[in-house]
Amino acid sequence: MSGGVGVASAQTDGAVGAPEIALADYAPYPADLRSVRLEFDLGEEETAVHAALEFEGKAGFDGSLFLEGEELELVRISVGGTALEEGGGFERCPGGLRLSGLPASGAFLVESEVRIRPQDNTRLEGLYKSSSNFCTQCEAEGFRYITFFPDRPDVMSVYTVKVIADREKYPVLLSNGNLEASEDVGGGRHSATWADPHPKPCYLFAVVAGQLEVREDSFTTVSGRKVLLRVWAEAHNVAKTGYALESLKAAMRWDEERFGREYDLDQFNIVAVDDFNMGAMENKSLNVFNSRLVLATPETATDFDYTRIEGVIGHEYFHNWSGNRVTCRDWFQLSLKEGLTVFRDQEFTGHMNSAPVKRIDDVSTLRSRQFAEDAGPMAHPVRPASYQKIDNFYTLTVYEKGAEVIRMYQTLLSREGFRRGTDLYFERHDGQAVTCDHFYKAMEDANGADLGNFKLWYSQAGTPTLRVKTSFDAERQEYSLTCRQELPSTPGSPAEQKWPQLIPIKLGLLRPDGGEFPLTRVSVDGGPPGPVVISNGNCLLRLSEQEQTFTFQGIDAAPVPSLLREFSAPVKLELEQSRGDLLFLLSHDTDPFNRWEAMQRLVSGVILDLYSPALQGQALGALDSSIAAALREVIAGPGLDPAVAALTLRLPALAELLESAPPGGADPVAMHTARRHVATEIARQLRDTFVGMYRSNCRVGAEYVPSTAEKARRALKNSALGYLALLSEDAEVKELVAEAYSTANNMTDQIAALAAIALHDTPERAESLSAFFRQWEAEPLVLLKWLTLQAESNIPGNTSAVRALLQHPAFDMRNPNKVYSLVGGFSRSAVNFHAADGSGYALFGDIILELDKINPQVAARMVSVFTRFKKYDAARQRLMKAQLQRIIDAKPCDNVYEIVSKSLEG
Ligand code: B3K
Ligand code: ZN
Repeated sequence: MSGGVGVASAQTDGAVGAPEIALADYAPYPADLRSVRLEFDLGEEETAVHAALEFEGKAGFDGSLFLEGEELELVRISVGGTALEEGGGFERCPGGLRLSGLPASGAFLVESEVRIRPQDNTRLEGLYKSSSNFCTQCEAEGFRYITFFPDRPDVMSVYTVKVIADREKYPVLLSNGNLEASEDVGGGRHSATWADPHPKPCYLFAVVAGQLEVREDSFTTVSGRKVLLRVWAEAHNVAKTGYALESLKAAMRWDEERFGREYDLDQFNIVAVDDFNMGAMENKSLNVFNSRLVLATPETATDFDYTRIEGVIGHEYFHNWSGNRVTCRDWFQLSLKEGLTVFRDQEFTGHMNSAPVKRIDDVSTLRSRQFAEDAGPMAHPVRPASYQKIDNFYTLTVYEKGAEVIRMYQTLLSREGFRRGTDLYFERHDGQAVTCDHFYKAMEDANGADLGNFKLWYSQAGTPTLRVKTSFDAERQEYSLTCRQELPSTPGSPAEQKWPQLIPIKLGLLRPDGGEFPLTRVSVDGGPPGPVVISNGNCLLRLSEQEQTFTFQGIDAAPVPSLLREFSAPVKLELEQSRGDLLFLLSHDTDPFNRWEAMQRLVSGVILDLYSPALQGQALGALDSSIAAALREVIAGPGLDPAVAALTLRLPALAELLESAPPGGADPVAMHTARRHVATEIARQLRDTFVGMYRSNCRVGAEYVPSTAEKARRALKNSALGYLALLSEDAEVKELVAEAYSTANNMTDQIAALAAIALHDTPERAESLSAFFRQWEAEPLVLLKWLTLQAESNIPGNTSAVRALLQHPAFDMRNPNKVYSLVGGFSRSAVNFHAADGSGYALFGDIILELDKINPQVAARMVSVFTRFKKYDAARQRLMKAQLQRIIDAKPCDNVYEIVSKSLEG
């Protein structure tokens, strides 16, 4: 293939892109790593890293070891004190070096010295600088940018780390474990030596050096160990770390109570940095956090931010057991730690706030984003079978679907049974690097259970469809559910090669008077009736075959089924239900999740009905009043928890609606038009109700409290404001929106009011946006919101404003948060990103090519937006594909290459 990078050739001759690595090829490392001593001499021009690795070959060791290393300048390397020459004792190979002639038995010491340039590191993996401080990010494969090392999670060792740096510039020197010594080393430099007694893989290693201030507290563990807790940030930000510290203490207590997990060192440090590819990192006792997930004040952070901070602080802390004490054998097992830890943080957030709200939020994300991933060219199982760059597999599938798999264990085995399983898992595998099979086995063994074909959830990609047909026999007083599961084909895995997997279905049957039928016995496929399993108060069916019929006796009137309560499995439920039945569930269901779900299904139906007329450019008429009436009931009627009510008022996301678009390629602009029309109609019909709702939930001047009740109140108020803002011609509404902005005393209210003002292209919009900028010029985290709000705008022609923002001093392509806010935000604008002339895609293509040279992980995340091109109409497919081709022709980095090439093939 000439000039351009051939997609097909990449797969065959490996000329471009990284080679595909397969789970089936896993082999253990041939040596144990007994200890690691590292010394960092941090400098402005270069940093020297000295590593002393004590190995011992395993049985059958052939005297040869591979050490990964990337972009390292090797100064010297020796074995047992004898210097090695290239070609005599070591060879350079792609991705590292190979040592040979090593002692076949007994321990030996490999010492190396390399030089690296953290100040030039824009990929933000390995050792790099953020706001002139040094910090590290090693997961998954960043340690190889620090020194030559077996950079794989199954090589665990104890570390001693000495950090040397200029005392004035870098007064704080941190690493994992306990501080052993601090010394003055002369010349204005000082050192700190840290030792971590817990064996760990190198991806959990961390170093931080810089000018940081601290907020301290302590926590006494259940067995009486006093732990020093410290949150570090730049001096001007320390005042914003209080909520993070409170969240940490809550997480530590909760993990003891709910999972029996106690902290295991004398100190726990969190450091906030501004430049970070992901949310945060669970390095042993030295978590490094993206500052947006640590810093909060009522004036600068929203309710959403507060909840996220609590959740992510919890998540990283929970990794201390699910990830650190018990880690992954290889990166294919990533969900072993991530699925489990996401599940744990979901339960924590549910406990601290509202459990139904948390469940609804998580399911919304799963359905709008993970289901899309599962239906696209990058679809992969929770445990992928192969990859080119593991960075590309930190996905919604591994995290969120992985958490759903964990949740299903709990549903199937009960909360107590699940706890027995985790207790056994942690006890059996403490200090080990294991696989998802070990977790599965611990769950079975602890409960004496046979989970049958449940394990297939780990290896089969694609979202199962669950089709349910119901039948009622009045004479025999029997009600039957015939449930059928189907898995779709995904890249490399045709549907014919997939098998049924155990699906837990929680349900209730509602009587015509709104009560519940007591469900005690059920028969399967016409067999004798047996007792029903109860899970969290609900009847639980186990669908283990492709199709099974479950029959309940003693049902003396046609029931309304409430299926998949609490969303008991990550499937697409297909069940025909009339509007009347959905309205009935909305008023009577005892499961808050399914009440919300009923409203979602009702509104989705209405929006999808308008999609075709919108596509044909027809005028969309007035809506009948049933939806507005149902919403009025949600707002004013008794029963719904206000936090759930606020969510019930939220229309299904565009991304989720696009998943349900009729086949033949979706037009996102038409879907947006239909959705916006329904929202505007609801606003028109419920105008006075919304004004009342706004007023009754308004507490001008009230002190901000991030409690569940207060968050719900603000959500209701701002939801009313959001609807009202759609009524652009209404003078009273205009005044109300202006008043909302001028009276806001916290960021939740201020940004909601700014969004309401910014909905329409008016002079007030421009004025408010610049006033907001002037007010918050010195707060980069607040400016992220300002960037996102403008980027997501659906005002036609806004692409030029986004182009201008790329040059604004508040933007910087090297800062991932700014990229996610502005560039990621732009990708969510139906009207502008998806403009029919391709201008949005072209701008996006330009940005990817620029990002590709700066930061591969961020570029790959952004380019993923293009991967679903096949779901759009033919014209947009062509335009998106042209951008993908343009990107691949530019020979991008391996991360981007994998995603683009697989999309073009898939
Ligand atoms: N374990 C980290 C992931 C970092 C990956 C970077 N490529 C965050 C988390 O899930 O806790
Ligand atoms: Zn995690």
